[in-house]
Amino acid sequence: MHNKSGPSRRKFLTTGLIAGVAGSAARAGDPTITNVQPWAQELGKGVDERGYGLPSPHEAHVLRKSVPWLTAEDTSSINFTPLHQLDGIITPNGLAFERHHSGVAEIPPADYRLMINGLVDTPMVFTLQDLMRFPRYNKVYFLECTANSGMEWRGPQLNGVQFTHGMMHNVMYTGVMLRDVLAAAGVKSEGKWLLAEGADAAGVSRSIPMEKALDDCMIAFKMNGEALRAEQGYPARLVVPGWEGNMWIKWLRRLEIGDQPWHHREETSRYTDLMANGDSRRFTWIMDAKSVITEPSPQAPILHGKGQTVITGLAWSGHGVIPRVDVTVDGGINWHQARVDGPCLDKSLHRFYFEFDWDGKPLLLQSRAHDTTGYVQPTKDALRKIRGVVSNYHNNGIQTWSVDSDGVVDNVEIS
Ligand SMILES: Nc1nc2c(c(=O)[nH]1)N[C@H]1C(S)=C(S)[C@@H](COP(=O)(O)O)O[C@H]1N2
Ligand SMILES: [Mo]
Repeated sequence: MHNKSGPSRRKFLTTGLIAGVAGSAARAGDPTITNVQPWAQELGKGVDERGYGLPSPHEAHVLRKSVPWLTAEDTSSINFTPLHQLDGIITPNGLAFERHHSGVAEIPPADYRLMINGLVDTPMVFTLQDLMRFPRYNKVYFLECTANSGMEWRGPQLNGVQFTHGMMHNVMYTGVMLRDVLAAAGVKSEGKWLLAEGADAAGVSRSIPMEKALDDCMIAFKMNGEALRAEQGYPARLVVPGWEGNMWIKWLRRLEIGDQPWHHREETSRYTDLMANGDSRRFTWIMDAKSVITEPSPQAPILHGKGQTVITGLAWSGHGVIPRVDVTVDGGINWHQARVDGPCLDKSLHRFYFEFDWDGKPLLLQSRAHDTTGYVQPTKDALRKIRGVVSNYHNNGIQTWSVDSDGVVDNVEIS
């Protein structure tokens, strides 16, 4: 079965050390060490150069990217987080993927209003200032679009983890609890559903069961400590932890309380999985346990040759924390328990590592997440057996990357 600290891991610890020593010996006499470099010969830029800092110019290639053929218009489209270039668990604000149905609404904060109506004692309208007077909370949550990995249902399509898994971000939200705001209006006992509506031209809206609304949903106005980016719903968005991204209404303008779910416009909120037998899989809001290796991956090949090699990736579950992630380098013949490092938070991305000594032979890399309910991330074939191949949503199947002896990585499938 699984070995916690199996032989391969112990072997790495010794050979890794030796490889490290050999590497530095070979670099003795390296002119980048022996010569005085340009950046040490003159003064650098002063503190008044940039009021708002930007990444190093050497990181200019780290960008969100879209797939132009995916949608007809770039206002109703999606771009992808460059997962292969990030580490840790937090998505930098400028790299958080975007999904808009009518482009980015630009709302001056003074003109922001949130209305609460329907089955409430007192219909109310809040300004941003009003909202910020409720008790504030800080939570790190992942947001995954329902369509993440959707293009991969029928087989490997896109050669890069940015495109196969990048409809996802993970930031720390500061905001207020939805239940506190709803309590101010007083939800009537018949109030079982909440309609959340956005202020953008699409007026995207979704129905959310009251139980979830009163549990852990938030109205957030900060991400990673600063104001929400316009792309992410400035000045306020709904946070629906662990549930599909479509429900996280941006530019939140109205909450209506009702006694049943609303009928929504198909093009903005139909995220229903069509099954092999023609039935629909509805009300599948919770994102099941999933993981992916972000490096090596097709956009991040192994460039250093054989020897000491680090595999890293992300694991997450809408049901809670990730107690365990397994990694295989031989297509599932042997599984090794990966090392999860960094915060292990409820409904947040988890970062895992697996260090090993690569012999330079081809590899088949996979990762597999476990959640606290005992659920184990399934293979794509296992998912297809249950749901068929017509679905575009909720693909949480195991991803396979092949690595050839040159370190080149491809999106493949094995059965
Ligand atoms: N008002 C509004 N809210 C919205 C959307 C939108 O187009 N308009 N898109 C939804 C979808 S489908 C997703 S996946 C998430 C994307 O959030 P992001 O742009 O912060 O990544 O927002 C959701 N909330
Ligand atoms: Mo989405």
